[in-house]
Amino acid sequence: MDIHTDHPRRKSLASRQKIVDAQAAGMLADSALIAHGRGEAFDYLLGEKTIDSARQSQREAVNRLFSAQEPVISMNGNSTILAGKNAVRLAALTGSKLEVNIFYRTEKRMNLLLEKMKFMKDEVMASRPPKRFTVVEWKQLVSQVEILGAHQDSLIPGLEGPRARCCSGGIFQSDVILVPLEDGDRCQALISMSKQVIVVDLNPLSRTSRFATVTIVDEVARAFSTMTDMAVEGKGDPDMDWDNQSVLESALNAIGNSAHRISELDD
Ligand code: PTJ
Repeated sequence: MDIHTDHPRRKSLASRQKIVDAQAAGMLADSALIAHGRGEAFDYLLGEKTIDSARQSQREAVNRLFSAQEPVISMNGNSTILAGKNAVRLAALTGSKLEVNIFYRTEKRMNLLLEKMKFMKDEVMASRPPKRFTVVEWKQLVSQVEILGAHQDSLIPGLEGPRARCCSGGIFQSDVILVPLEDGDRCQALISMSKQVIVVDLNPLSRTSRFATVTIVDEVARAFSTMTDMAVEGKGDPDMDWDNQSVLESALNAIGNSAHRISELDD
């Protein structure tokens, strides 16, 4: 689909098209478009931009990934399509593993998504390195990113069915896990395993947002793009007094205030 370069809703329409195409290719869950639409509605109310509290959460997330012993970034269908390449970059920069792990699990979807992630990894390896890295250094760093998910040999305790499955060398043994667009039960189950759980979710009221250790209330593509830039800037220390409740309150305030900025919004 051709979207004119100065169309006011260009980014939103382009993301929507990516989801539609990936759905047609069999990579996404049946409900992927519904989930995306729900996200769009919250994003509209947030002004389709990264609010300050989300930026703070992103910095905190990057710091925690850097400081972890076993950091893992878990990728589902929607996040692979919208943010897969920056997930590879973020994994390379922070020394994280990537695990394809989906809620609505079928063998076919797993294989397609694993293929897609590997393809994106090759693209990132061949892409221009971020500042401070030579081409050779960047290739080497990206080549080390492990993409897991093909051999799910462990179960997340407390969950029933296929959604409990994960990799022993990935999600199961992680201490810090970034799970964009997670569901509430799994988020809670991961917390019960004493993991630090970082989520990306545009809905600050979701159970996932409320259970997580660090919640990033932002659109997943923007969130990964900003976190990648932050990771290029380098490490920082995690905040031991992190107040996740205030992040959720700030997001809710931003949504509540959207009525006052109607004149700034596009159609
Ligand atoms: O690939 P699978 O099988 O793991 O399935 C993925 C989906 C997203 C379909 C599945 O996890 C699902 O049904 O999710 P939910 O329960 O609908 O929750 C999705 C949450 O993500 C909602 O709170 C949305 O507001 C939010 N969301 C949707 N799109 C985005 C988003 N948050 C950030 N960025 C988005 N682009």
